[in-house]
Amino acid sequence: MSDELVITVAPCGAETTREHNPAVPYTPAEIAAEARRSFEAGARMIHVHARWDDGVPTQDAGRYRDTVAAIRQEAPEMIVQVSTGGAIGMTAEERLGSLAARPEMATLTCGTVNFGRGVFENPAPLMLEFATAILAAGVRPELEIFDLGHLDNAGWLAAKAPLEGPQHHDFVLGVPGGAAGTPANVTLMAGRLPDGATWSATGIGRSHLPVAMTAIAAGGHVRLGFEDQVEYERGRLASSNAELVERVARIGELSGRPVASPRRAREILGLAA
Ligand code: KMH
Ligand code: ZN
Repeated sequence: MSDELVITVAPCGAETTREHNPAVPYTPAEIAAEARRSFEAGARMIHVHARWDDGVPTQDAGRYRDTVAAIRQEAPEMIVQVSTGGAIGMTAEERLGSLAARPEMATLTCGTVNFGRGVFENPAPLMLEFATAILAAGVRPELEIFDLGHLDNAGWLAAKAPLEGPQHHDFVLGVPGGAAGTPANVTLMAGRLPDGATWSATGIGRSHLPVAMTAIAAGGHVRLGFEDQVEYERGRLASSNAELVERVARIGELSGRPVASPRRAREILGLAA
């Protein structure tokens, strides 16, 4: 376990819109401005979903390149992680478009999961195809775990792909259809990881704080942002992603887990410094 805390900001996702929170960024410039504010508040990695100007989610290679270039301009110290999950209904080929932006990390979802009214489809051949494409691009995967069985799939994938050495995981908890965002699920999943693995946890909606605080106490890291929650507290929308980051950075500090420097964050996540 590292003492330092790595906070990942997920500033917009594919599903959250300005109807949920008017501060959700869409354009490369808006996402990059949120990256800068979030970095200053303590975030060290950004989980990127690209959007068109009207907010429609896209995995278009050119739009990802523009979005990542804008982030690197505004917040060059940040670790850039692109989504290969995209939005429900996108084809595998479409979803892999984000790798063209040459990120340091990319998500690799470890199984199919009900996702609200839809299904987020990640059957075994797709997982293997994505793992192969991510590794071939020289990108470090983050294994996305939405349900308990996804940890078993991650083990299968590690042997098949092959993923070398300890992997980094993110438990995405509280998606309607996936594992609930409870402290018990955070510690259960953390306890099932192989030796040396690193992890963060994401609590959707009102599970945000219990999940984040459990992750901090249990030696994990935290993902947060408008992709995952739009309220700062019950009935009050967050004014920016940075406002959410700042609170968790403060909780980390009070818990003996100050935010990692950019260099330490890369070491912790198994990236070349
Ligand atoms: N938008 C979700 C269907 C990822 O970024 O890798 C999938 C997702 C996971 O957000
Ligand atoms: Zn995502």
